[in-house]
Amino acid sequence: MAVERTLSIIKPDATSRNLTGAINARLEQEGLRIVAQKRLRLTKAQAEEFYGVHRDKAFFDSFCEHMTSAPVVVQVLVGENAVAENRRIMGATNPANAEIGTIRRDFGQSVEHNAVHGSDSPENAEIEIGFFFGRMEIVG
Ligand code: IDP
Ligand code: MG
Repeated sequence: MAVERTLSIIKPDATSRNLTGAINARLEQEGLRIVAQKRLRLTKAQAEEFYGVHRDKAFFDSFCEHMTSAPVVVQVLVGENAVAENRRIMGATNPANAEIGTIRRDFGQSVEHNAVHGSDSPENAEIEIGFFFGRMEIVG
């Protein structure tokens, strides 16, 4: 195993329900370190670029609308095996299928309103971190 970085987003459904602290507590309790974090409101263009891999999916327009509907908190997490660890802590995409005790099971409301995003590979993590953060904003 190696120390990795991953990009996490606390989505509008969670920030608007005042769950930022509760989600951060889960991440920290599970051993991930939050080494960069900021709250921002995504523009439509930013959401469509960030989620561009899903452009052809039926849910794309509705999902991007959700992602721009309220602020998000974007963060860089560091830890052993952080990409897979964060995916485990998050739980399955659909909260109804997520394990008990995961963030999505406990805080997600639907597949679209599923509380958090996490990078799916170390390569994509580096691309996604670069989308939101400059080097001087990440303090390990
Ligand atoms: P992931 O977030 O678990 O990696 P992806 O398949 O990459 O899941 O999808 C990105 C996001 O798009 C999901 O987190 C979810 O919020 C949203 N999404 C995925 N499938 C659907 C769907 O069928 N309806 C609405 N939103 C969806
Ligand atoms: Mg994904």
